[in-house]
Amino acid sequence: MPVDVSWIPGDSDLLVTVVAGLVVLGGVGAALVGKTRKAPPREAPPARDDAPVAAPPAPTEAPEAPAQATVESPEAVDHRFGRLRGRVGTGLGQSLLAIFRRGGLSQDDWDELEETLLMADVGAAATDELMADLKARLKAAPDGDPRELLRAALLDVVDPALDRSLALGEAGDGALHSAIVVGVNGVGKTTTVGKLARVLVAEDRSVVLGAADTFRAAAADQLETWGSRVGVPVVRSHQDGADPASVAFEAADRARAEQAEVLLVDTAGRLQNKQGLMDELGKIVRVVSKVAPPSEVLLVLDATTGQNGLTQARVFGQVAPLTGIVLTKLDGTAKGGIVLAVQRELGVPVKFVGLGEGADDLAPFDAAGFVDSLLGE
Ligand SMILES: Nc1nc2c(ncn2[C@@H]2O[C@H](COP(=O)(O)OP(=O)(O)OP(=O)(O)O)[C@@H](O)[C@H]2O)c(=O)[nH]1
Ligand SMILES: [Mg+2]
Repeated sequence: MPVDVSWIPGDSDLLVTVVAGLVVLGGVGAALVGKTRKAPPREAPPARDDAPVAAPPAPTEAPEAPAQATVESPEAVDHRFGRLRGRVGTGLGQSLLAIFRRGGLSQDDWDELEETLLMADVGAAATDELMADLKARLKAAPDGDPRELLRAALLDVVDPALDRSLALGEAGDGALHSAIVVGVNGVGKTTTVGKLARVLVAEDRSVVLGAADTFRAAAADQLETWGSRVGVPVVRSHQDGADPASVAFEAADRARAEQAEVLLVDTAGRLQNKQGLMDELGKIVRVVSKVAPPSEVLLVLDATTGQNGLTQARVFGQVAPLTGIVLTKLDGTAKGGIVLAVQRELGVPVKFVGLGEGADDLAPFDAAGFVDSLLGE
């Protein structure tokens, strides 16, 4: 007897059925989120006070969430650059040194030097500055040690005198400080927010993270993972496409209510030529400012994208004045010259560099250490 299969939907019917089911489920989910978003988000991990490593008195507003099984202790910040500096590519430094060691440089040598700098993403302005500096130094000390001359000139361009500290106050200063992290797609914003949270936790600061990238739930999940590893609460929405500014505001509000010291806000990767997204970023900055005006707007740049990053940066700077650059993936480029170009072109210091995918592979930028690394010392 033939089996009746008429009830089984064809391919397109099946699709419609599945989509309809998802819409219904999504609607229920959105309604639930809508209800819970007024209250402090329950999904956030407990405050760091619960960590087994620290043993402060129990907080009066003890969170209800279950205790974290393990909360990591991030690496102290001081020695990170030292640990990671071996990952800075030495290609540029070694090429420069090879030319310089020839001595009595001809015009051809200078041309080669210039070309080497430009190809390593140093950029026209910083290249001109460096060439002029080198020529002046050679004139003043024709028999000087080439490595020392080069080192001094590179250091001048990188500028060790710049203040590269994060303007996020001091531990125990009683204020809430906020930072917003911006940049184009895939440069490492979320990773940087996660790593910065660890830097701050290592410095004994209390932190709240805001997942204002609401395009994809995965983005908030990613941030939540970073937060939970160090017991830092993450304020998020479970609704794709929720208003990022309202999540940012909620995060700021929670940080204030919990008397946290630092709020870090992750934002969606946006193309700087998409006006709507840039307006949205402006809105995030404005709403956070109502609670704690951002003292840091950090632009994340991918060191492997070279000069393109600079064009991006200028447009971001028009939406919100940038206060610092985090240069990620410096471990992934042999060039490294972009470090010399960015702050020269943008007038904003490189404050942190990403030197790997490890959770603590983010280090405060050390100008002298960087130049030494470039030269392979
Ligand atoms: N090697 C290396 N990889 C890095 C570094 N920083 C970030 N990454 C990697 O870059 C990739 C993208 O990082 P995300 O933090 O997701 O980038 P994003 O800017 O938040 O991306 P969108 O939110 O999609 O715009 C991930 O695979 C990171 O592990 C770094 O310093 N070194
Ligand atoms: Mg992201």
